[in-house]
Amino acid sequence: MPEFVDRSPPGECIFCRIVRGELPAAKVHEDALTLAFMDIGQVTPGHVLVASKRHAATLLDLTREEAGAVMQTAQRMAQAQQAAFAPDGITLLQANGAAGGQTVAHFHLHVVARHTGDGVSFAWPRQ
Ligand code: DGP
Repeated sequence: MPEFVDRSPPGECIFCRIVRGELPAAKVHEDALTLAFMDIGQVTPGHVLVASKRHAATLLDLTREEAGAVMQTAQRMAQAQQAAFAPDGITLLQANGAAGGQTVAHFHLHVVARHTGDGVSFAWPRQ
């Protein structure tokens, strides 16, 4: 089971600090409820995280409005990956809790462009 890499108090976690601009990140989309930025460990080129702007630890902590906004942003990111990388497929991954493979306790959804035979493995929890 993975260890949480960030157990900071709500409001002080890595992603809250990225949302506030206190930590650098390659931001690619922002709206009232969500922020999308490049994952620091690119599984494939263009690997994006869609996070809630408000600190919510997991899917269970999102409002219905936030949950809807996250999926709309994810679709925009998938469309951008399709245009930029012409992938054969796109994987969405969203982990909740350490047992679910989550390592940063601030809601985020991975959007990962895939090519046939890319060898990417999505064992959950990730190894
Ligand atoms: P998960 O294991 O599903 O909770 O995904 C956490 C992801 O967060 C992981 O793929 C790496 C990414 N990550 C961790 N720290 C940072 C950071 O400081 N900046 C960015 N851009 N991504 C980060």
